[in-house]
Amino acid sequence: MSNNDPISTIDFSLYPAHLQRCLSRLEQALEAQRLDRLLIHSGEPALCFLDDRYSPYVVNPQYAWWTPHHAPHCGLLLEPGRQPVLYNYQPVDYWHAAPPRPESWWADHFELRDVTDPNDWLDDLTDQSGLAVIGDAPVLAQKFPNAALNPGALLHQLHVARTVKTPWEQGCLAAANHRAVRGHLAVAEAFVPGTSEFELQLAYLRATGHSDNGTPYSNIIALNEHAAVLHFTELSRSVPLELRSLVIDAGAEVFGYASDITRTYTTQQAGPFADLIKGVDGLQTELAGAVRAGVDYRDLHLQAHQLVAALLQAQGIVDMEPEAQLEAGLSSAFLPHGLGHYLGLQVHDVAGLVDDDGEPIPRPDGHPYLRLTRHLEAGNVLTIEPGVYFIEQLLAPLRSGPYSQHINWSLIDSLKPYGGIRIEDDVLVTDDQPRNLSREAFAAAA
Ligand SMILES: [Mn+2]
Repeated sequence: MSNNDPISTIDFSLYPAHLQRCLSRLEQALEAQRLDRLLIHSGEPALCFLDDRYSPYVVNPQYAWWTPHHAPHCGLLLEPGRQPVLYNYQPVDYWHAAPPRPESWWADHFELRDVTDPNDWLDDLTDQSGLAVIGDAPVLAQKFPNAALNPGALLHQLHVARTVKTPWEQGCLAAANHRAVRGHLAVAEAFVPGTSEFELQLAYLRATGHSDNGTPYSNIIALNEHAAVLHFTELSRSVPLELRSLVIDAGAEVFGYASDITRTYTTQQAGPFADLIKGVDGLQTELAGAVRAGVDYRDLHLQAHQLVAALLQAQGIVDMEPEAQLEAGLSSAFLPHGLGHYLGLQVHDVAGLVDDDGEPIPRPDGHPYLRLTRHLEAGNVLTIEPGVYFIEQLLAPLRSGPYSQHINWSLIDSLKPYGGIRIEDDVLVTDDQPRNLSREAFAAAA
């Protein structure tokens, strides 16, 4: 397989079955909510305050589930038993380039109606009985006073439907991994000779073909101590005098689907930090391999803490058994975020913290940042992203706390200049062995 073009890995013949599944899930959801039809608005960019510039446009993810055509001011009218209608905004506008023309592999499944005004086409929908509307364009509330605007129960059912990815979506997510890996490899290569975070970001964008606004989230490219800031997105222009470590957490997008991959590198051939990277990589691989249908993701998260605590003990950082570290909350000082989250059209994809009926599924006590508490199902795609960090704000209370004498502070102080470690892959749940989409992409590129 060529890694040069991630789109070449896509099987376009899978799209019609995806659309059919969306329609059948919608039909169930509408019936349950005693609704007849759904209009989904694609969204519109927001005008900056007192300015004539717009914020970057982000498509309504509910809209993006149906079609790869992600232009603003468009709409989908969906009604069971009828061909979906796509109101395709094609302005008469010599200031801006026209949105791309629909391609037949998806457009043949819609009735396309070109519209030239961003709002007038909404007047087509005169009958608002049994109509639900999903979108955040302010015009929707004005135009549809008698429709159900963003009804929570319907949204929830569609969110739950989105947690199980169709083969089409799985292909897009795999392709998004191939695309991101091109960037990760370029950054890994540029890191060792000494490159600023900003220049690493440029190398990433060039290799993935993304613009700065095109990546699914703001890349985290953190050298040395910056890696201890979990969401470091400042991109320093200077190269540190002494280069020690790099955490790169960067994704890519294909037809709206995101990848979310993190790797950690060090300039040290050997030593405690290099050993810790190996240790985190090993436990991350173990956790990603344990992803199975039926597993409670909360158990995987707690297992990650067990494994991190065992690593801290093995490396001589904390002289306590893993179980005792967890009880004392010590592992959370080194791993202060959740093990991972659902991934799809949104990087932190929907419905991770509720059951099928919409009831919240609580996080384990003492783990307030976990973003996924469901039992896993075949078709789920999620991240596995354990880490070990040296964050002074979290270490300070331990220095004076009751377990201080069990912690090797001189070793920690020698590791702090490296910031931390995170390793993250995107994993597809199947009925059998999981598929690690990120490691597959790295292997294909090797
Ligand atoms: Mn992530």
